[in-house]
Amino acid sequence: MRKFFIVLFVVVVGIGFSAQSYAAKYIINLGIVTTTKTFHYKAAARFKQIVEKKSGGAISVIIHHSGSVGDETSILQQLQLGVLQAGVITAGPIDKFVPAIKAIEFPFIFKNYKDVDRILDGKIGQAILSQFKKANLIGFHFLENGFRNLTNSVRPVHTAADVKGLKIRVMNSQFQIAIWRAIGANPTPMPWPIYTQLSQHVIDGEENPLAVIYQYKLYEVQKYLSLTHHVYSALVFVGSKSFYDKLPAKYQKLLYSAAKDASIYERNLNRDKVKFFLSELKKHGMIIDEHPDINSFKLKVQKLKLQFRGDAKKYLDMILASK
Ligand code: EAX
Repeated sequence: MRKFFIVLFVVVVGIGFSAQSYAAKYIINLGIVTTTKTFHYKAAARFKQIVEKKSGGAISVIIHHSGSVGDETSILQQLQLGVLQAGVITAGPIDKFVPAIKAIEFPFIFKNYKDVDRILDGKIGQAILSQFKKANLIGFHFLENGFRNLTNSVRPVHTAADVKGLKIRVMNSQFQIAIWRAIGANPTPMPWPIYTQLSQHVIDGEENPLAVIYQYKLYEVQKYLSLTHHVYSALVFVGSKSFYDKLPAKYQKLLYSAAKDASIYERNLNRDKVKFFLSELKKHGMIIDEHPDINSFKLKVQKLKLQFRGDAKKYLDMILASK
């Protein structure tokens, strides 16, 4: 009897869910590589709530989290094909599809969050988002991963020289590889997540914002943290252009406004918690260098500017000129 009611319950919920999706005229399958504990997910959930409510149920958003629909590069490819309709994606892997975004990934180009918002929410940021259409994507809005910091399990890192030869995992991006090669590390691109590779010492270290280091318990497999703040890591609400173009104008507008709302909400979530994450990482025993020799890192990466071409150079020059 109990089994009968469990099956009945699952069937009813299933029908209810598909009825809801079924009732919706448009389905948005949204992909992220991180878990439900992360701010990426919280932003996606807020976007879902706003879109479903303000469309009166005409649009249904299904969040596929924890890499259940592939890594970020694969999600971007599926967005280009219209297999997926939206995603919250880290800027790093996007540079293969939208070279202009490399400009905001240049090391040490942003001093603080105020500087970030001035550029990303200003003309330059909007112009970079409009470049997504060239890749058959839609750049709805920037949200935040955060300033990236180096962790490793081998030794304390105070200067760029201390990085020499460390096997560092980087995002799937030629530019991220170039950055860490210029600093002196041995960079290895890998899709997220990487806890297992760190615990098995396949790699010595990685670099991420404090939120991600804390939320993925990297303090269990990484002893040293250097607050290098070397790259501001944006996230982007990305859409499928082929899906977007078929939507009525009112829903196109709704997706932009929902992405904006969810992005600002998520940024504040992250910024309100940065100090908390740092104190928690200390409590979990990480040896933290809060004032590494940043100049030694800057000197190593400056020459990368010379490699910039096309859109990436155009927007990097615009950001540098706006300083
Ligand atoms: O967005 O791949 C990375 O290091 C990213 O920071 C991670 O996916 C979270």
